[in-house]
Amino acid sequence: MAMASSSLYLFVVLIVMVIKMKIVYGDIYKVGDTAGWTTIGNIDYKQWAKTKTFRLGDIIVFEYNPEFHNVMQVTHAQFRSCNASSPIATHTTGNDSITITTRRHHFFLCGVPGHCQAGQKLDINVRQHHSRSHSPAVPPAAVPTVSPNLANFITPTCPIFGSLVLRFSILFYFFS
Ligand SMILES: [Cu+2]
Repeated sequence: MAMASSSLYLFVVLIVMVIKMKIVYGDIYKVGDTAGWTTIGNIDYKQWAKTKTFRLGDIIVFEYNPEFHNVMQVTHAQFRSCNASSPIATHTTGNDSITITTRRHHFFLCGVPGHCQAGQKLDINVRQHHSRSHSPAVPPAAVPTVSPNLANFITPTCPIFGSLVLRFSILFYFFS
């Protein structure tokens, strides 16, 4: 029974770690999905971004042929007018990963003449106060204090109650 309890406890610790890792590292989004960052096929990057919910820690990957395209991070004004003359940052590897670290709009365009005008531009909006749909009910900072409490429940004196609490907690994490 004690062995079953400790393996359950390990299971919970593992779940907590996975949730925390997801919060820290976020999701990876490949711009344009299989098509990538291109002018071919008239990809609607506005529509592509619209279907995603970007959060802090998410990684935006631009995949393209560096002979034909690049990635420039620009201001909102530059984004609107497709002005590539003084970008905030320029990426040219053909496989650029950009981690979102601030809650605001992040504007990107291709600096090759005509490409932005043809629609090769992207607005990544990380909204304020947006919570993850699969986030734990407790704030991340409170997670470590939850585990010792659970461990206290899983004692040899009350193993059944302990495992019930544990199961309830797991359900709570997944369905809250
Ligand atoms: Cu381009």
